[in-house]
Amino acid sequence: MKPLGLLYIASVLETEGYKVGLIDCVDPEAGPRSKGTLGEYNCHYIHSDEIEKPFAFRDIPRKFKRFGMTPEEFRSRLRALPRPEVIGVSSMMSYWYPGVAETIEVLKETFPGVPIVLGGIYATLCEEHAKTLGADLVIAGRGEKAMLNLMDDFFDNHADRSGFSDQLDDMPRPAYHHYESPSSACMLTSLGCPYKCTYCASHVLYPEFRLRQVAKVVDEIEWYVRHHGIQDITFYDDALLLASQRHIGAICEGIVERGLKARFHTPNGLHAEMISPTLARKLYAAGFKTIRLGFETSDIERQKDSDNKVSNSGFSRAIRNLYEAGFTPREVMAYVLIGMPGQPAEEVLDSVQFVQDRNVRVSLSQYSPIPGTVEYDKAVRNGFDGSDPLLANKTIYAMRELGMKFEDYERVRRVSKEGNQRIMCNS
Ligand code: B12
Repeated sequence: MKPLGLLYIASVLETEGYKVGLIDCVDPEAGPRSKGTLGEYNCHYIHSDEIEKPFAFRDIPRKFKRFGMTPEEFRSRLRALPRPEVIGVSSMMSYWYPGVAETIEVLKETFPGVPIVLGGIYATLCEEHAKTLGADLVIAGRGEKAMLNLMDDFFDNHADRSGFSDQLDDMPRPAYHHYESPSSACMLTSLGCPYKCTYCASHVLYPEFRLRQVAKVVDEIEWYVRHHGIQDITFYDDALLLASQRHIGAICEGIVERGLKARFHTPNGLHAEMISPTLARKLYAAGFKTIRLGFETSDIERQKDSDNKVSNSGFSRAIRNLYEAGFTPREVMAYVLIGMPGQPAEEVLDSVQFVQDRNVRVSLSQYSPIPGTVEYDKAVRNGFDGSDPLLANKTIYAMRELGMKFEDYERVRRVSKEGNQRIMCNS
């Protein structure tokens, strides 16, 4: 995980002459007291501390944790910096806002009077709520141009910005130099997604779908590998496989032609229907090591309801193509959704079985409605109280709002884990 939005903003500001410091509060190398443990492929398990549950979760029999830096460590990192003129804070999942609130609190206490600007995904999807966290300004949407304009106003800089473009190919590369020796990077080869699935906020965040130029993407990968010595690269695209022949397929060819040795990962689910035999071979040759497929459910009626993106036969075909290309169950996993409205546990168990029968491990994805989406509005019409984004936390939403039984959830989790273990043992 890397705060890619902040890294783009930092890079734009630096290119225009502003001095920027970055604190990544979930960077596992950030400090001795919040060190994470290293897993496979330079993936870290982030340090966490159990903290008091918010009032809204008082009856939930689960622990509530803060991930990343302790407030003490954050304070000492801040004190080591010169007093900033402006502070920008990013945000991610809407229901992670308590961490954002705490961050702003510490910033205000450490640097009283310094204006704080809050942006990011939570600030975009829940703009009104974000205004209650104590920031001086909330900016919804893309932040590069907005922050540049804001800094220009702040410093009375009259530079001409009429030619500024926030298309990814027109901007400087993300400011990875803020990490001492990054072993991994996250990147985008496109912005947005042309589909408008009723449960997904991608088209709210990025109304337009744009592919980057293949050569520029490969140049960026080369820069990470050769200049930064990065070994693992994760794609954050919403629709990585779209127009695959001229896009990701061509990117893979570029990686191979230039002899770039890195491991590639796709934690954000891929469209299984698009994995042809040729594409599977290209992904394998380029060095993809983590393939996550969005499967959602094997229930045909529900597949139709949720835009028919992947069919059972399409999923089976994708798996065949991947395995024939050389991938093994070690690299491939499918996301199966649990806790959708009206979804019985048996349907999830059938979906788990369907995936595991094809020798693929399952990663259970808990459903929760995302502000700004059709499904969210439907949930509100059906009585969901949208006033506190915490209530859409994916761990509790289905249990509290839809009456899914904790025992059912645990049963599905156990069955899926046992099946995954069997697959790994046999492979
Ligand atoms: C990468 C990603 C992940 C990664 C993790 C990334 C991370 N760093 O934490 C992984 C794969 C692990 C992940 C997991 C999940 N994710 Co996710 N993920 C994304 C994704 C695809 C990209 C985010 C990103 O980095 N974008 C690229 C950067 C450049 O954009 P950005 O951060 O938004 O920054 C821009 C602006 O926001 C703004 N900005 C940012 N910071 C700042 C700061 C200031 C000061 C300003 C002014 C502006 C500003 O400017 C930036 C540049 O333009 C988004 C979808 C999307 N298109 O955004 C979903 C998304 C955030 N995820 C989502 C979901 C649903 C999930 C899961 C819950 C799925 C599931 N059911 O399991 C899990 C949650 C895990 C958990 N523990 O709860 C939802 C949001 C849910 C919510 N309620 O908020 C999204 C929007 C996708 C969707 N389907 O709608 N995710």
